Amino acid sequence: MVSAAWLPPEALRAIGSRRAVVRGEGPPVETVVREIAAAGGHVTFNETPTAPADFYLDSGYGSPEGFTLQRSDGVTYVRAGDGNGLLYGFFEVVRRGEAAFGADFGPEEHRPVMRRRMLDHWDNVAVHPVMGQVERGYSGGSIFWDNGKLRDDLDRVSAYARLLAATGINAVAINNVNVHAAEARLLTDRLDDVATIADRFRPYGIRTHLSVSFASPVTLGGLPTADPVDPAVVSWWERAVAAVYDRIPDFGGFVVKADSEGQPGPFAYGRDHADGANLLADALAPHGGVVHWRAFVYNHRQDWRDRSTDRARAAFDHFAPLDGRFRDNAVVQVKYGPIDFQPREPVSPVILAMPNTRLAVEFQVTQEYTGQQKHACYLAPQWSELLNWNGVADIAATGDGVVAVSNVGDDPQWTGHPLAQANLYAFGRLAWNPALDPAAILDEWADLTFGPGLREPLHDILDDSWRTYESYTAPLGVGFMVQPGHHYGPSVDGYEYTPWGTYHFADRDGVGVDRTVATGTGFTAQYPQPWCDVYESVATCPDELLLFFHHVPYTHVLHSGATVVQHIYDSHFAGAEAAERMRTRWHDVTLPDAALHAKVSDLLDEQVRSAREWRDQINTYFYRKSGVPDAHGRRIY
Ligand code: BDP
Repeated sequence: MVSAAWLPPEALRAIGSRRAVVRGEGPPVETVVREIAAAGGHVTFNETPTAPADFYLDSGYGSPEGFTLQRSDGVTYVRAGDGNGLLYGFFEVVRRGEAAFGADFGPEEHRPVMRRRMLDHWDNVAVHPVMGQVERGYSGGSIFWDNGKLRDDLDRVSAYARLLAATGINAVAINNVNVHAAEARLLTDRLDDVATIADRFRPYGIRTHLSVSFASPVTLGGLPTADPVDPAVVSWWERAVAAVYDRIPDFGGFVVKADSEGQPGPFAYGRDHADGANLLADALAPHGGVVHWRAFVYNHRQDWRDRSTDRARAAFDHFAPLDGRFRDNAVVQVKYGPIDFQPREPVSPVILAMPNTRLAVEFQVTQEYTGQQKHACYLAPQWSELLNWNGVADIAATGDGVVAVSNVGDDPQWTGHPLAQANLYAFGRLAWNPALDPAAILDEWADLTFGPGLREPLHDILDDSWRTYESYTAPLGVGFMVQPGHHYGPSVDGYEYTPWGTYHFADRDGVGVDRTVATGTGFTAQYPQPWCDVYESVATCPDELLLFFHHVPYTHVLHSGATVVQHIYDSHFAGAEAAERMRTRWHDVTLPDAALHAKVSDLLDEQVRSAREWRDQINTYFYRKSGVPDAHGRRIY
């Protein structure tokens, strides 16, 4: 049984009693017609209605993907720029329910802030011996792939596309950025699989993208090289891309992870990342495609004894000097933070450093480092904070938009933890408009999913859940105290003496990474003023990022007034208690679906267990390192 998530039939009740007139062309417009009919509404499509209607949806006005919404003289109007706009306008009416057919309002102009609102699937075509079917997936198998082949039944993909369209997502990459042999072939002899998936997304206004391997000319084409300036390589890509567009005329483009964590890239040929990205961009340009070229490039084999190498510096060092060299359709896709999707990181300085490059900002909806969909952790407040920091949303909006790793799999609830659906919903909505309030988005999701009545408990459980998660895991922005490999649960020193570049440098005197210009790695200099100064000085560095930028004694006093070590104790006790309150609050909730209620209860039990484990390991570790007792005499082991 597949849960309908946020669009069960009841959510469309207001539509079911309407006489609608739809005008327009193309698959998304036809989807609107089907939606209205399926909801029980009466719909006239591209014909003169025989009786007066109370719901008019018309495309061909205004800007692409936008729409005007108005209620006047007892009639509701959606006037859209194109088919996508019509679909988004329709779903806005669904969100409002009866209110869209009550008192007059508008006209209101709606248009997406981000031109591309994209989800990347880290789905493997063939099951990977270590990573499984979905890399960093916590929701079962892939909705596309089943152990090497395309799934026979793709109705779930259509259902997924519908959910995404209701949030405004308009692009999906369907395979892992780590491109193994089976995935690489999607580009050539398995193109039919890609086309079949694209057919499922098209009715919902979503373009299909593919992750490709930079080494494809060698591994698939049999050429001796993948050197981006080699004419044979250039023409191999031109032919490969032409074949893709022959088969899928509205194909979106490529995603590339190059020279990163073992993936091939231009460095092997002495070329830089602009050379690499432009090769693919030039092949895609005549067809209107884009390449998303990831800036997640760093040395994952560094010597932990060498304190001069700082992983946080790597993306900027590689990419900022290339500003202005990328083609218009080469998008540099930058993770929001300089390290790797941690619960707390500063904004990546790369985002502020490339004004002449089309950028996309990358987030992680899949909860790799935020509880793996076993912990309830509503991430919209984090994304909202990052997007609204120092013009980040504007930079993404002038560039390409926002991208996130999807959290969806073949789990009956779509996302493993049923409450993790809120993250998927919220990402699309923030991509549409980063100014939306995360709490208001949660209201939308709660109403559309459960009907009225669940807002309050869901706010109590989810509103602060990201900060709660932060408080019982790695402290003050230091990051990566997770179990190596799978990244679930605490292991304070798990990465400390490894080649991955993710260290906290705790010793008997203090903790944190000195990234200052004065005495550290010089990372703070990658920020423009005033931020380089703000982060450089312990006096001005925000508490929550202190250990990201500074190595300080345990007795260092935070702006909050607490010492670092006392803050660690306090936040870990408080975080574990907050997790317990989340569980208690859920026990009071009544849901018609008892199995769903029980599933969330079980997961909250695990969250409480895990939060206590984090608390005990982190507190004990720092007590033993520092010898400083807890000021409140609580039990530390
Ligand atoms: C890391 C994940 C790894 C991904 C990598 C990436 O652990 O599975 O391949 O990010 O973004 O956080 O490429």
